[in-house]
Parts: sequence; structure tokens; C-alpha cells
Amino acid sequence: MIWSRIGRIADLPTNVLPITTIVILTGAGVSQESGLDTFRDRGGVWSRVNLEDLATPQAFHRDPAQVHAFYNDRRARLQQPDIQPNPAHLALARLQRDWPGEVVLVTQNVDDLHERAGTPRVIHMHGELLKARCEQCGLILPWLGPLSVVSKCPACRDYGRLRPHVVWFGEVPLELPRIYDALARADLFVSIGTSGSVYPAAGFVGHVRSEAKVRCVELNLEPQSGSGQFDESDYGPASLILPAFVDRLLGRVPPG
Ligand code: BJW
Repeated sequence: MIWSRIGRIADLPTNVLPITTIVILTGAGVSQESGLDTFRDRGGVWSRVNLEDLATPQAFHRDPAQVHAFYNDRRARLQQPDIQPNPAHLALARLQRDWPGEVVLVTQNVDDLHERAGTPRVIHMHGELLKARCEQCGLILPWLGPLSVVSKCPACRDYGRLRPHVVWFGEVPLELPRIYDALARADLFVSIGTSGSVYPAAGFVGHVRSEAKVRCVELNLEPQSGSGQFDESDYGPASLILPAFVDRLLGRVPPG
């Protein structure tokens, strides 16, 4: 490791760690200030609808039209002009661009706001709303309009087998081997805007803490039930606290 290329968390007096690999986990709180609802906050998605009717494979097979309607609405909402990346997304894009080491961005979000902010490499562990997947042949393709029970797969030409490319409860999240590889390399793990209530993502902090060298930071609007697992926490809107945190990491702000 070349010292001039090593980053530090500048304001940790007794724990100035050499950091090369940063793993970031984002959740719905990062996109909340862009106008997208979170899931479990007051007024969140799961307070308005029953997740068991909409976000499980059983629900899809029982009533695909109802599940399509739910995701069609959210897909359309995501593409409305007022939904734009906010300063939190932009800060993470800046971090991935300017950090001399590796920044692995893992998101639980199904929106495309990290990409629109200019982050080229994003791992979408719960899938992507603007894609469809064929249950028959496995094709994954961009999908911007509504899906229906008669949508036709362009590859296998079967009808009614296309579904939103998202991960429902009881399904295995995507790209877990890549994520756990990155966690094994991590020097710093940062969890942003997630309630930490959905596994396996909720277990990442415990997983990396078993590696004593990994420093764990939580950024959220307010303390969560798992906050005690983190070495450092900062609370406030992601659009404010995340740009400041990235400034500190990139050394633009001297130790306070
Ligand atoms: C701000 C802010 C601002 C707000 N600034 N912060 C018992 C029964 C059945 C299943 C289970 C069980 N126990 C465990 C399970 C497993 C289950 C699970 O965890 N369930 C729990 C609910 C208990 N998990 C699964 O089923 C997963 N699969 C699985 O485990 O497979 C088995 C397996 C694993 C590994 C290897 C092999 C096998 C799949 C989970 C799929 C989750 N899918 C969803 C829907 C995606 C599609 C869609 O969008 O509709 O993913 S659910 C929903 O929750 C979505 C999110 O990605 C996920 C996480 O939510 P998130 O992002 O944390 O949002 P919120 O709303 O919870 O929190 C928002 C946070 O933001 C809050 O903290 C706020 O404070 C904060 N905030 N404004 C900063 N401005």
C-alpha cells in the first residue's frame, strides 16, 4: 500500500485508519429527498399496502394483475420529471470517481438514481424497477412502460411470464457472492438511509464486524434499532450529512 494513496477518516483521533476499500450500503432513505417513498417510515409504502399481497412470489402467482399494477405505478412515478438525484446520490458518485482506492456501492434501492447521479458501478441487490425478467427463459431487459399479464417476452415469445426485475420476500437477493467478496476486502463499511430490518443486508454490519479492522459508520435520519453495532453514527437528512461525510473522506475538510 502506498501511503500517499491511502485515505483516512480525518476526524477520528484515536482511530486513524488506513482505508483503501470502502463498501457503501444504501437504502430507501437516500432517495427519500428525491420524492420516492421509503418503506417503513410513517406514510411509507408498507403502511399503505399489504406487502404480502404485493412483494412475494406467492402474491404474483395468485394475482399477477394486482402486482403489475403496483409496480407499474411506481415505475411511472420514478420516471416523472420531478424525480431527480439529490445531493446524497451526487456525493456518492463523487466519492466513487475521486477516491483513490475502491468504492463498492451496494444498494437495496430499485430506483436508478445512483446511475443518474453518475455512479457507473452499482450493485442492485434487490433488483431494478426499470427492468423486466422473463420467468420462462430468464431474459432481463430494460422496461420503461407498464407490464401486464399478456406482455410478451421478446426472446422466448411466451406471454404473461414477464415480471418486475425486483427481489421479493423469500427470494434470494442478487449478486451476493460479489457483495460478500467486497465485504471481505472492506476497510470501511458505511450504511446509509436504511432501517436495517431486511436480511441479508441487515446482517452486513455484523458480518464485517467479525473482521476487527473494518470500521463501520451509520448515516441515517435518526437512530435505528441496530445503531449500536456501528463505531460511528451521524444523524440528519442524507442530502446534508452525506456530502459532508464524503468531503471528510476525500480530505477536503480539515479535522474538526
Ligand atoms: C432517511 C431519510 C433521509 C428516511 N435521510 N435517512 C421471517 C419470515 C419471512 C422471511 C424472513 C423472516 N425473517 C427474515 C426473513 C428474510 C427476509 C427478511 O429480512 N424479512 C424481514 C422483514 C424480517 N428477507 C428476505 O426474504 C430476502 N431474501 C432472503 O433472505 O433470501 C434467503 C437467502 C439469503 C441469502 C442467501 C441465501 C438465501 C429478500 C428481501 C427482499 C426485500 N425486497 C424489498 C422490496 C423490493 C422491491 C420493491 O421495491 O417493491 O426491498 S422490501 C423493501 O425493504 C425493499 C428495500 O430494499 C428493503 C429495505 O428497506 P430500506 O431501504 O431499509 O427502507 P426502510 O423504509 O425500511 O428504511 C428507510 C430508512 O431511511 C429509515 O431508517 C429512515 O430513518 C431513513 N431515512 N428519510 C436519511 N432523508
